[in-house]
Amino acid sequence: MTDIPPDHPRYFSLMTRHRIVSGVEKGITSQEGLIAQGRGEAFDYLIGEETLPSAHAAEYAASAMILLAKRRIISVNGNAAALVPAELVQLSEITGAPLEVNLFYRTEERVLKIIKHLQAHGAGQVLGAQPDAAIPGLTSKRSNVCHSGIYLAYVVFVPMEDGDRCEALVGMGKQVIAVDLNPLSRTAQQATISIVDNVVRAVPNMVEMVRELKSRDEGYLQGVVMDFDNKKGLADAMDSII
Ligand code: PTJ
Repeated sequence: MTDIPPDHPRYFSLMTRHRIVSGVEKGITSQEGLIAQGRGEAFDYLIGEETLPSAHAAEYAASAMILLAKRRIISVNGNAAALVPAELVQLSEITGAPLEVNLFYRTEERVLKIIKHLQAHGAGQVLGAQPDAAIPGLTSKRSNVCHSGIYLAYVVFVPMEDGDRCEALVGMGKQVIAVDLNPLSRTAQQATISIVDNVVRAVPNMVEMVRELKSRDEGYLQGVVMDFDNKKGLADAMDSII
C-alpha cells in the first residue's frame, strides 16, 4: 500500500485506507472498523472527497460550541485514533477538552493501546481506562464512561459514532457534535451539530478554526452557534450527494 505513487488520483483516499489497516495491525482499530471505514468511503466518494460548504459551516459552529462549553470532552474510538491521532491531541490542547477513549467493541487491551498511541502523539493524561459511570439507557459497552469526562461534560465531540450512544447522550441533555459521512445515519440525525465530512479533513479544519476563534469574544462565538442550522446542513449534504 505504501508503494502508491503520490500522483495517483486517489492517493489521499488510499493512504487513509492504509492508516486504518495499520490501526488494525497495531491492535488500535477493531476489524469491524474496516467495514465502517468502507461505508464512510462510499459516502465520501459521493460528496466528492472534499469538505462541503455546509460541513465547513458545521465545523465552524462546532469549534465555537466547544470553546463556549465550561465542560467539554473529545471521545475517541479505534478508527479516529488510527486516522487522526496527532490532530485529536492538538484539538484537545488548544481547546482544553480532555480526550476520553470510549469504544463500542471495548476490550481493556485496546483501550490501553489507544491511550499509549495518543500519548505517543503528544497527549498527556487520557481518560477511559477506568470508567466509573454509566450512560443511562445504553446497554452496549459504550455506556462505560468516566464521571469526570463524558458523564459530566456539557459538550461531547465524537469524531465517529454509533447512533445509540449519540441518542443516549442527547437524552442526558448534552450537546453532541458528531462527524459522520452518512447524513442519513441515526448519529447524524440525532446530533446537535452533525458534520458530514471525513474525520481526516474535519479534525484538522477544526484545529485551524479553533485557533482563529480563540481570539474572538463570547458574544461572537454565541452568534456563530446560534446562526448555524443543523437541519439545513444535513439537507445540503443530501442535495450534494443526490
Ligand atoms: O473502535 P470502536 O470499538 O468504538 O468501533 C468503532 C466503529 C466505527 C467500528 C463502531 O462505532 C461502528 O461500528 O460504527 P458504525 O455503526 O459502523 O458507524 C460508523 C459511521 O461512521 C458510519 O455512518 C460511517 O459512514 C461513518 N464513517 C466511517 N468512516 C468515517 C466515517 N465518518 C467520518 N469519517 C470517516 N473516516
